[in-house]
Formats: sequence, C-alpha cells, structure tokens
Amino acid sequence: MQPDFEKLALTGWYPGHMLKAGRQMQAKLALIDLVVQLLDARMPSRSRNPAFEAAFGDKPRLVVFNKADLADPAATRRWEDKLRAAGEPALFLDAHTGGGVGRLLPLVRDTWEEVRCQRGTVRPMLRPLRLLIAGIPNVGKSTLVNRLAQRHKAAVGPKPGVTRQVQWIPLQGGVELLDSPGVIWPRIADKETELCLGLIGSIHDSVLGEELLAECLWWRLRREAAVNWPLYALTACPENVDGLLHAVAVRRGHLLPGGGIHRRQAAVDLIQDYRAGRLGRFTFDAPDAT
Ligand SMILES: Nc1nc2c(ncn2[C@@H]2O[C@H](COP(=O)(O)OP(=O)(O)O)[C@@H](O)[C@H]2O)c(=O)[nH]1
Ligand SMILES: [Mg+2]
Repeated sequence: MQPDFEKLALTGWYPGHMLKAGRQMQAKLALIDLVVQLLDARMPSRSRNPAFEAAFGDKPRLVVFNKADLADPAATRRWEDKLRAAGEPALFLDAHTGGGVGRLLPLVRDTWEEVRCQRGTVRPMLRPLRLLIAGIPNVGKSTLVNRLAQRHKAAVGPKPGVTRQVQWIPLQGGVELLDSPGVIWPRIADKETELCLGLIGSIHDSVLGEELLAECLWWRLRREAAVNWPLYALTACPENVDGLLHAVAVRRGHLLPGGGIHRRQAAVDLIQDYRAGRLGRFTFDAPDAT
C-alpha cells in the first residue's frame, strides 16, 4: 500500500543554531562578490529553494551540484540538458574525490565577467574577487572549501587588513575564498521534501526518526530500476518496508530472540547503505517533473 507521507505533520524543526547561522551568513554576504550555491545532485530541485532567494538577495550567484557520484548518471545528464537549455551552467561535482572541482574557478570567473558586463563595468578590478560557498547542511560545503584550500595550501593564512575572524584563502587568478561556508536552512514545503532532506542528511536523523526515513527510502527505491538488492540477498524490492527491514536485519544480524528484528537498527543500516552509495546511484528529483 502506498504510504501517505503527507498525512504526517511537518516537524517544524528550526534549531536556534540555524537561526544564528542564517544571521552569520547575512554578515558574510556583505564581504563577498559572488556566492557559490552548493546543491545536492541527488535532489537538484528540492535542495534549491526560495529560502535562497531571500538569503542572497541580488548577490551574483553560481549554482553548483555536489555529490554527483551518488546521483543517477542518466538523471544527471538530463538535468544538465535542462539547465543548459535554460542558459544556466550545469556543473556537477564530486567534492569527495575532486571530480569536476577543477572546472569551478574558470566558471566563477566567467560568471563574474558576465556580471560585470551586465553592470556596465569596464574598469579592471584591482582587488581579488571574493567568494562564499553556501548551502543547506551536509551538501559538502566544508569538503569543497577544504579541497579548494588544499590545492593552495601554501597560500592559506590570515591576511592583514581584514577582520580578524574572517580568513581569506587565495586561489588562482585573483580569487579569494572565505574560509568558512555559509549555512542556509532549507525551506520545507511538504512532508516528502522533509523526508528527502532527511535522507540526504540535511536534517538530523533523530528529528524524523530512522524508521520513517527507511519507509520513505523503501518507497523511493521501489520506483528505481537499478538497486543493488543482492546486498540484502534480495532479488527485487520487497512489498513493504517491513519486508525490506527484515531482509536487512537478517543480513546484518539484527535479530531478536523469538524471531523479531531490531527494526530501528535495521533502518539505521539501510539509511547508511543508501548514503554511502552501496545501494546504487539515485536521483530523487526528476528533471522532467517540474
Ligand atoms: N559521496 C560524496 N560524499 C561527499 C561529497 N562531498 C562531501 N561528502 C561527504 O558528505 C558529508 C558532509 O560533508 P560536509 O563537507 O561536512 O558538508 P557541509 O555540512 O555542507 O559542510 C561528509 O561525510 C563528506 O565526506 C561528494 O561529492 N560525494
Ligand atoms: Mg560544514
């Protein structure tokens, strides 16, 4: 039976530290020229949301998709086509291994030149272009900052003349990167979006509950053609989430005396396998759906 996730109330979770992070980001925005908005390649539309428009105002922005290694390559190609048709750059990265990261700075510079052109600026820029990487929790902002910084490790260090807490990492070609990324809270439109954001780790597991996340994942995997079901000695998607959790529990030894299973532990394992890409590569937002 189809689970009706929309019957469930939104958690309304908005921790105080997120409010603080939002304010801190506003302060950072004043220091920078261009925002690199990092989204999750597994949810290109759900991880992009109106909260960003509110957060960034008219600050020049470049939208980039991370964790492409976990997304369905065919869906990514369709997303690339759709984005390019709309005149947007379509940069899909894997900040973990560095795939695609080398294309980021040239794209930043191109975007910035376009912005200057639109503004009618003709004078050469005499100071470095300042970048901020921003996005919702867990999309890989810190990983990307570290990767960009690592390539230029020798140059990392505080610079005089800038506020002491703010450190700029000099990159190639007159670009500086703010060393700490900006965190934005995702806008949660409906329960399924909230659950998907939970699956990609942008909302704390304990808020939504691992067993509910597992049910959402089961529901999504049901519609996927290429799932690594043999991981749990299965040949196809079980009829319901209980069947799936049972298979996980048997495989991982989460069995209780008397024949029951440790349901939550099985759910935790299932979610971890999904996040690590062990079940396959999936994209939850179809480019043709919107
Ligand atoms: N598979 C994969 N994992 C990534 C990638 N980028 C980051 N991660 C992992 O995602 C998790 C969150 O990354 P982090 O940089 O802390 O995200 P932040 O909250 O946006 O700063 C970490 O476990 C990273 O190792 C990527 O491109 N692919
Ligand atoms: Mg971080």
